[in-house]
Amino acid sequence: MQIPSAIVTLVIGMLLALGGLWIGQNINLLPIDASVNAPIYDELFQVLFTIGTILFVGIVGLLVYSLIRFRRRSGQLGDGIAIEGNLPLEIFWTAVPAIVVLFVGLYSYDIYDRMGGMVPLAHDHMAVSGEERIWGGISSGSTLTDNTSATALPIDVTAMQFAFLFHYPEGDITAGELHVPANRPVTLHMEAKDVIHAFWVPEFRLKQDVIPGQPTQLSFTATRPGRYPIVCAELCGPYHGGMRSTVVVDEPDEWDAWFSSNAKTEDTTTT
Ligand SMILES: [Cu+2]
Repeated sequence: MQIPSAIVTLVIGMLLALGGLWIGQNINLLPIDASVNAPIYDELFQVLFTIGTILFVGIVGLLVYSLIRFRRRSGQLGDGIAIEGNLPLEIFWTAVPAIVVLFVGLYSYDIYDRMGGMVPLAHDHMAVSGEERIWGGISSGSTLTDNTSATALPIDVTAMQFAFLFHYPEGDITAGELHVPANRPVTLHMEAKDVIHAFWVPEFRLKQDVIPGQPTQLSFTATRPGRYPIVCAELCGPYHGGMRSTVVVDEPDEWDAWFSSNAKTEDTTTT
């Protein structure tokens, strides 16, 4: 007996959706997450990866199947059947991508908003509640809003061909590596000396352009102690590929020790 093709299609479609979901949930292509907003970002990536897997396997699968199933047999010399339009099919293949794209667009907006991306940078008012626009820390009702009451640690970042320089105004420390305490908001005030650079920490899932003559700001809260690469993500000259640094996330007490042993202006009273 013959199984109706609608049932076969349904079963294949369900297998495809389940397989895509499994792959999206179980295969992680991202580096470890080390900031408050990283899990939010990863949520979106997982959804996009799931949709991408379903589309890729579905489309390539159908293509390969059709190449084999409908290939020209020996002795077949005539033209194919002339098919002119199929309204239900056209509605279907227009509606499905439209819904998927609309969903991805709205969901991306929501994720970007939860990461704090919709708050204007306000270059001219850097003192205005730095801790309120912490990327990833501000989503109301979120369980991630720990430590947003702590004051943000300000750090000046200067980018130049081909290095990042970090300056801590509070202790007048200048460093080639960025040291930050875990679980405390940090606000970077960034400016470039020469050309456009970009400050990128893949483990934080954050990237921000660093522009000459136009300060930019990036706020984040690191969560996982460790050493992570800082990568320049804007082609800035012949040694752009070597423009890397390191962010060291310390436990708060270790960071305090690092800070007081390097601070020039304050903390002379501590033993
Ligand atoms: Cu650069």
